[in-house]
Amino acid sequence: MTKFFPSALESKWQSTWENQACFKTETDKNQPKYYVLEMFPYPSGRIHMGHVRNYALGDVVARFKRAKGFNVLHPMGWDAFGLPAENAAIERGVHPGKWTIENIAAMRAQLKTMGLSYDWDREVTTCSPDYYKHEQKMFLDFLKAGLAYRKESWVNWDPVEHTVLANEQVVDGKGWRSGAPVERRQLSQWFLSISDYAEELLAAIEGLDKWPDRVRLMQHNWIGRSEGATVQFRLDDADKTVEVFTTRPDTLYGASFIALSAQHPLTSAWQDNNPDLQAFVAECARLGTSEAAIEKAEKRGFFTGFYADHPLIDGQKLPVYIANFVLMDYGTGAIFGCPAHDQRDLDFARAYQLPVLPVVQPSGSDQPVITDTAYTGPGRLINSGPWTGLDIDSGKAAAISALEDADAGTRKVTFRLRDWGVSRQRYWGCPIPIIHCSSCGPVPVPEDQLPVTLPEDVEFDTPGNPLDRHPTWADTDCPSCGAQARRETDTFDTFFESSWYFLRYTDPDADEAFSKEAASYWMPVDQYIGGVEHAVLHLLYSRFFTRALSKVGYVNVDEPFAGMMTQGMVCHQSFKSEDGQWLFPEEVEKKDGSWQHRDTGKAVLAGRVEKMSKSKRNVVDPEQIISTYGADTARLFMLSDSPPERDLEWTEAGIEGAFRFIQKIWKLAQQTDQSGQDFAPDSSTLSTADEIVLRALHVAIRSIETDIERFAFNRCVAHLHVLVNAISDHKGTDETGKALRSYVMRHLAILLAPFSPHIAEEIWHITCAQGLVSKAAWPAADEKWLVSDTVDIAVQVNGKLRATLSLPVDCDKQIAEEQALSHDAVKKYLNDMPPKRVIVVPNRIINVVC
Ligand code: ANZ
Ligand code: ZN
Repeated sequence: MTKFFPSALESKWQSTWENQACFKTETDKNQPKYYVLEMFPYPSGRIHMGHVRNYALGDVVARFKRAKGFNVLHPMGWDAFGLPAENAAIERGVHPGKWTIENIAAMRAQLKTMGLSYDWDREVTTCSPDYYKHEQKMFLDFLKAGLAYRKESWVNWDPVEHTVLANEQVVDGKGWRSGAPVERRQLSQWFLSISDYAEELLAAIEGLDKWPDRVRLMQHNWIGRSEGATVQFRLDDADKTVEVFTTRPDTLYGASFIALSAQHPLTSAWQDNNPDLQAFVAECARLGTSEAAIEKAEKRGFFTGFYADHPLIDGQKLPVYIANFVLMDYGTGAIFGCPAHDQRDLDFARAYQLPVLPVVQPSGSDQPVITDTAYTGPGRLINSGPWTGLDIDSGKAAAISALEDADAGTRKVTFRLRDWGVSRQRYWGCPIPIIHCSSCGPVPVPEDQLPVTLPEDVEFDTPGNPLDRHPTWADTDCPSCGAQARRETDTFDTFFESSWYFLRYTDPDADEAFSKEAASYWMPVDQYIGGVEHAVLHLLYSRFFTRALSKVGYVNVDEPFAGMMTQGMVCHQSFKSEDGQWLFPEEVEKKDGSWQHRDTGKAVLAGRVEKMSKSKRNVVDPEQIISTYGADTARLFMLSDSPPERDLEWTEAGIEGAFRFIQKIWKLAQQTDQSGQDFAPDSSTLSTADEIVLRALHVAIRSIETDIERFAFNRCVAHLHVLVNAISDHKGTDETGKALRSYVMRHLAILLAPFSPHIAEEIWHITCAQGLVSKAAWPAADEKWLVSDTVDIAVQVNGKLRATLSLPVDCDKQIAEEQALSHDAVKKYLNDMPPKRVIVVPNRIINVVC
């Protein structure tokens, strides 16, 4: 028998697939299509187990759908712009482009060892001008259609790094990298009008019935629709008014103050001659723009000295504050405070000794006593003039009509979703195709001058944006008046690239971004697979971007992803040495039931099973796993352990088990030949043993198909185990038995191919003279072999259960006895001696006495 060398076998089939362009896909309208897509990776340099899981999942779907007769689009590419490349440039002096391209080459080679059925001819690399020139054009089209605009906005500014920080990059008011206190700055930036689509993006979630509920809910909450009202308050400062947004107009009778954001236009007007207010605004600025930080911070305010008139209660005056918990970019940037029924307002009122008047009474109780917890539940209005006695919903309606009658407010829906700021002060991104002219303002780069490419000669030795510092790159002429002008030096947020890459895959060589024809054939993506960390922004941006592209005429679809699957994390136990150092799994071993260091023998503390992460060293390198066990084994284990959406624990025992299974299949393959090629199972010539294995085959076909369709890949692997056991138990050595064995093995190859494609290809080659299993059609389960006319019969040896047999109903006693006595588990007790006695109770039990 030939020894099993996975690496030789796997590279043999990988080159065969490549040489025969086995997974090349054509746009062909006469065929039903299926588009399966895994989220493309950032080219960090090496693949990790999360990638392996993601791509193994996608490949099951791709290979299965191909076998089911679909024209399958299964592409791969690189999300190649982004910060890590610039950090590598800063740390190692290597150009971000060079670093990225080298990483792509390394990772592509690693991915190829996994045997994934990609059409590599469609590979897309977002940092290539061939890719990003199209998004420059898209941006200009958005601009014309009013979907992109420029606006001053407040940002977190890192004064050391000279860059804008995202809210997540501000930790305790300091830059995550520099540690310097962040400043709030106003900056002119480009925005895409995603909020115009808020209502539509929200409503369409309803139709995404092949998305996980969890992801739909996250999208729902992120868009955050709030129904309420705007209310105008007249101030005693000249004839200024301030407009607030509230979701609780019913609580207007409990209002005790007005609060404005530190960035509110009125605040800016008031602080001119007011150093105390300036100091307070500066204090607020140090808090950053993150909602979480603002939520946590102590509620602080500054009394402006002004009062506002209550719009519905004659003579009631409310003090006007500037407060640190009011955000400028939500609602109107101003609120009325009702301390009895809003916790932030209550905290604020207690700090500044403001009145707390309850206006909602919980049903069945007395007027609530508010101490330090606001009452936010249901009830009836009290202390509320004409609305007293109404429930909250009727109260809201009454409040809105009273406000409308008094010309002091109106119904208003507000969304949490902000417009998408796409400007980044970064080198390694797509240049924004705009020229700034001192007389004409921002002017679009004429289309015949696209792409605006990045300069190669850049320095990373000082902080800030290298494009900004480049001696000549930004110098140009104004396309409109010809005067000297300067290019925009900001680049796009990298979410820009990932918002349409799935469209480029449909037509990657097109001169335009993609042809409408290709896109309308392939879109939407039938099954998208990726990590839940992208469940909000990436998916939402892509949903918006597709709509925006549809508006400017690129596509006819709105929803890019019909089906979505979010995979769980790959976890591993973590280990620490006695002196608190994290240890790699390969540094530790279990001896006499406790963990110790492999080299020093010192005790090791075993930690939790958690997400693999470099910092905790609980990682296993895919390259090493694949070179030791082969990709078939790695993929099989990845898929067998748990359902895709759950976390998976990587264990040595698990990968070893998968390896033994693959070797068992290999052994069976060595014992078979091509005699099953023209075999047609005919009940009249089959032995009982033959029938058993044939039945197992058809059950496997049916159950694997059903379970693949519902992504229960772990169950599919279990079905493969059952079938493989049935094959190895099969005792047919006659002509028919041999042909049947070959026939069943050939079918096993098809069933195994989505999971472990290389060994499947080898079995196909052994049992079938023609073609590739990767091109073979999925077999049909034959109903005849599915009807369960078998029963499970217990086999006891000397009164103890030793085996179970699956036998035809009313099976002949003689055959039942033979089957029992030839079972390995029974033979073990017979020691080659004939049994003293065998008692067969038909359809129930077989007792062997020895
Ligand atoms: C008065 C009121 C009384 C409020 C009450 C709540 C309870 P959601 O549900 O998230 O939309 N708010 C409005 N604009 C704000 C801003 N820019 N910064 C901080 N808070 C703001 O929340 C809407 C509520 O949040 C609004 O309703 C307003 O306070 C506050 F018993 O108005 B409410
Ligand atoms: Zn000009």
